[in-house]
Amino acid sequence: MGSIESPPFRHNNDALDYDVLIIGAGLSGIYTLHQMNTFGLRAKVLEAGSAPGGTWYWNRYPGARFDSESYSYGFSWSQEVLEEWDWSEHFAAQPETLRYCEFLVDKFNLRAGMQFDTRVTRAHYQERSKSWVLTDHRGRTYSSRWLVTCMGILNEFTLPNIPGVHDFAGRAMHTARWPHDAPVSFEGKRVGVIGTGATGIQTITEVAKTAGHLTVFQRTPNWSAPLNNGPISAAEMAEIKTRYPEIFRRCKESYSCFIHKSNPASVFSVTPEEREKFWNELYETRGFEKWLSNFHDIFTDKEANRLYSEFIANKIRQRVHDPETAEKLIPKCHGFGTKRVPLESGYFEAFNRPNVELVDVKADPIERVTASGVKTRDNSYDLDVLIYATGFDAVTGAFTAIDFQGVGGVKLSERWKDGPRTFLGLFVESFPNMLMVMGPHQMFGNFPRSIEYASAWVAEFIRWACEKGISSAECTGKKVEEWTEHVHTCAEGLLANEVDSWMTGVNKNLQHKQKRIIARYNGPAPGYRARADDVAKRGYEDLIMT
Ligand code: N01
Repeated sequence: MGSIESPPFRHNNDALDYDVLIIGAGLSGIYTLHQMNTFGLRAKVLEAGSAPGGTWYWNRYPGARFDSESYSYGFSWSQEVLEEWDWSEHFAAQPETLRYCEFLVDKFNLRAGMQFDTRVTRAHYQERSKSWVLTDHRGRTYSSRWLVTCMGILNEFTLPNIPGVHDFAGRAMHTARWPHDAPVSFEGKRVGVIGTGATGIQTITEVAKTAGHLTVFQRTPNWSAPLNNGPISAAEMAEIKTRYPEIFRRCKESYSCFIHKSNPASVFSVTPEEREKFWNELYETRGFEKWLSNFHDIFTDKEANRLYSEFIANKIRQRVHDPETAEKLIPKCHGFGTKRVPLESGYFEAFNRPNVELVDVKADPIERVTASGVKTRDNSYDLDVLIYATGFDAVTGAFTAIDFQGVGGVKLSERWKDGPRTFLGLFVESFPNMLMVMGPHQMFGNFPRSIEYASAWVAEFIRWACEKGISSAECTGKKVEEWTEHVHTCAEGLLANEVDSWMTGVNKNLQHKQKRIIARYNGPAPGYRARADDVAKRGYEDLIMT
């Protein structure tokens, strides 16, 4: 009798459309789909955009680029990709990164597994069949055993809660939904930008170069420091390729997955002269070195942080000609690096241009947007183009935008009304078979490094569960309790958690996001991975499985 070949997995999902549904075709969705395909599982990505790329598909505003070194940003899981792909700059601009996403999709034949122009509106768990049913904006439904959310943490953009935002008669756009058809020209135009976060800072620097007149509406000034970008020559790229193992090892060992090594020394362990010299050297380095490789206590000690903030403030004073404008650009209510640091390439010099005007809307608040521009309490600004660089309903926004319902019809928005509660940022209690890549309380840092880890963990779990014929897996309330407590403990003592920002869950435009929460994992990335690895190593016994 000949042997009967057994199927690779005990699926038991035949009555369902798919084994795995994935929401989102950004980097998380791309890698997750690739792994599912490799394992021979039937997987589908549902994506609201018309093409892959996620963040890099939507955020096409002028000046959009990396804040992590390009070669530390790309995926490390394919040697072929590492060999074939060349980065042209130390911090690649958005078009190049979007090309990188398209390259991955084509190289691994992922397009057929992606359905674009499909916005998921509902995701309901079916207790009887232990499956998920997703509904899209056109009412079409899709069923699967497993659901993987790959929605990113900065996806749902927010407009400012200013009266009249829809009244403007000129051209208005949010940076996160930048027009795709043709480049937007600012030549000779009167342009307004509201918002001076990382996005605003990149946009303003670029728009200032061509606009007839640019008015920057700043509510809170932001600490910003030089990106120090530069091109990568062919020879340099070849050399970088030989160092990939070391680059990824460094990222793996570092606190937040960046290439920059943390510094165990204290601000107070050196003389003021040594400190000044070190900080001047740091100011010339690339990327986040000047933040993440700084004295460790700038993150935790108010006086240490004040000293470095003052050093950066003096740099701003040296770079901005008008002392009054310089003072307006220097943050007074939070310290350097207590928000993710926007990196700039000539931002402060933009304010030396005769066509650029800074309006402090804390001193002269915006009253409304009108058909002709922006009306503040004391002035009116006539505009042709109005750009909203006003940020996102971060971290949880993509989840609350979809009607997620778990066991007994429990709503995810209800479960998280006082802040997210998860197990490892991967599972939510009462939401069986749903796994999150870049969910709340997961490590963020250098995003693709975190994505790569979480996506591989999730994929390996699903592979294992399918092999074992498991039809449902859920985390317990006890594990959620323990993880949430651990996440909150890791956040203690960090100055960043004493400041309003998207990282502490605050969005002043949203009624339900006025209070600070712990939105992300603040502990060291190696610690996160050790905990998640341990769960896998112990056969996922922390989960309830049937
Ligand atoms: O958003 P933000 P972002 N009236 O929330 C202002 C990543 N990123 O898109 O601070 C007036 O930081 C708001 O003012 P205030 C990066 O992780 C990376 O800029 O609330 N102003 C603030 O100035 C970053 O941290 C890169 O007082 C209003 C701005 O809008 C994250 O994305 C590039 C207002 C929002 O800033 C988010 O950055 C870009 C109102 N009603 C972004 N409402 C890289 O380099 C809001 N604002 C890779």
